[in-house]
Amino acid sequence: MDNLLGLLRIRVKRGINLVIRDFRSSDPYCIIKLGEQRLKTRIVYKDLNPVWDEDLTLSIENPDLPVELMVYDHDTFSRDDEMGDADIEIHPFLEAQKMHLDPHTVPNGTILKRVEPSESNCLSEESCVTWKDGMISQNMLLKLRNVESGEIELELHWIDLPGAHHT
Ligand SMILES: [Ca+2]
Repeated sequence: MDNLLGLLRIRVKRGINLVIRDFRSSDPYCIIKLGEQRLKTRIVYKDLNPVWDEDLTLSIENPDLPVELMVYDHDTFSRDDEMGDADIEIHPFLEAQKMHLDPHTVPNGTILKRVEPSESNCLSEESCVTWKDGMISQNMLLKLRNVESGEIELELHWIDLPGAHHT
């Protein structure tokens, strides 16, 4: 892990208006993928508006590799069904991280960057990179692709590692 820049902690908060893949509901869970890393939330049974509030932590070595999110419906006796996917665009967040802000001079709640929805970032509304409680965070509402409906809300945090290269 010579080129490790730090850890990206993704809090997968909740799903909104996800699709039905069983008889009346779905049993959704999320997978986050970056290169060889593959992380999974727990399954929330029979809920199209699941709350996970779960932290998944990725090691970031190459900031240009795409971070992908996939949603599935868990099935016991058959293959899990797809419920959409999205890219998590982390560049604006990493750029804000490079500013190396001084916690003593930046007021809590300061908005450092605003990211507008575009075709490349899967955002369904404006997303803000914010200075909150001594760290940079970014809240995102992602519109799922390859599916009839569904959004996922998540929040990015960064964890510096002692001795790691600076971003
Ligand atoms: Ca199911």
